[in-house]
Amino acid sequence: MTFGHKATRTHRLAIVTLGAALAVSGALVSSPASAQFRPGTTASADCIRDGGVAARGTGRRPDTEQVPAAVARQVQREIAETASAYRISSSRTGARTTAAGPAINVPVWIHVIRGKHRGDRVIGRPAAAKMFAQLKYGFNGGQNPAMAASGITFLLRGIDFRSNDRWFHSAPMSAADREMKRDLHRGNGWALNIYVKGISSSFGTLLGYSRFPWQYRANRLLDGVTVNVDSLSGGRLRGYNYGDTVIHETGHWFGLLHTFEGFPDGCSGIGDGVGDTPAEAIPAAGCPLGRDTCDAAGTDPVTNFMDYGFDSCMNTFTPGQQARMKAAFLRYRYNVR
Ligand SMILES: [Ca+2]
Ligand SMILES: [Ca+2]
Ligand SMILES: [Zn+2]
Repeated sequence: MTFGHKATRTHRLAIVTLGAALAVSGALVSSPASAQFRPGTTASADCIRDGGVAARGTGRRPDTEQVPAAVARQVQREIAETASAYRISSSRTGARTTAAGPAINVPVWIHVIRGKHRGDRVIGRPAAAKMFAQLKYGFNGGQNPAMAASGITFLLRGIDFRSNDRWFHSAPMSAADREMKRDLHRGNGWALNIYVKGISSSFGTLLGYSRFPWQYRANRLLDGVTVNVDSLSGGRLRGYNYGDTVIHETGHWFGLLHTFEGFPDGCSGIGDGVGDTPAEAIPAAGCPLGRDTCDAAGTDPVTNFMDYGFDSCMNTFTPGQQARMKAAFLRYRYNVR
């Protein structure tokens, strides 16, 4: 596989603005991804939020996201190194908690795929732009006054439209899915590509899926986030149609795991690798506020964007998640071609 046609494009770098309090050398910023880590073992580790199954109330959502424990530990070590190198930490300033660390501005390309069937929802530029606005708003803490603004912002570089029924109905990692991304993917490791389409799979209807940052080097053209067009505002996936799926999937794109994941399970071990998300045994369904599935301190983080609650329920990234996203971005994406 060749990526030559990408290398000939020139794109503006993601703007990584380092906070004044951070003592960071330019050299470090220009080469944060020196790891020898080979992510090939996680090539199929997409996240899948399944709206169809959950919407039927079975409480069971298939999810193919499988990060092997050894990979998770390696990634943890690398991210921790990066975080300490950049002195990313959480601090409280004034009324709002601020996740310290560099401000990150991510260029975004949105690719809208159109199918040919009567039931294939068609959206135009305004709906795509609204999805983008909701992504920015969520990361900025707009859904929850108690959430710190993440310092992660997004810059819309383009919205394009393609009519291709095979792509529209393609399953994650299928031949059509790969073909679509090979054709449409723009930018380098720090560019967020969002594909908006229907999603068919053996699990039924999926809300979305995403690639992790540590997968980028091995499979550059597969990078990005895919969002079911019916999860956008006004779509048909009831409970999941306020537009939060793009926020959840972009959390994965920044390296976050689900709050209920972990090794050996959600309650013990390293969990999702984030210190301030209480351990959780199983995904949330709906909005079970106050639920407590692990003996560990804290009730389940059911309002977290990385749980599986309804869009009306999820509204928060913790400072720990924000710091982790920044560290993972710097380690695996920033300046990575
Ligand atoms: Ca608990
Ligand atoms: Ca929400
Ligand atoms: Zn997920």
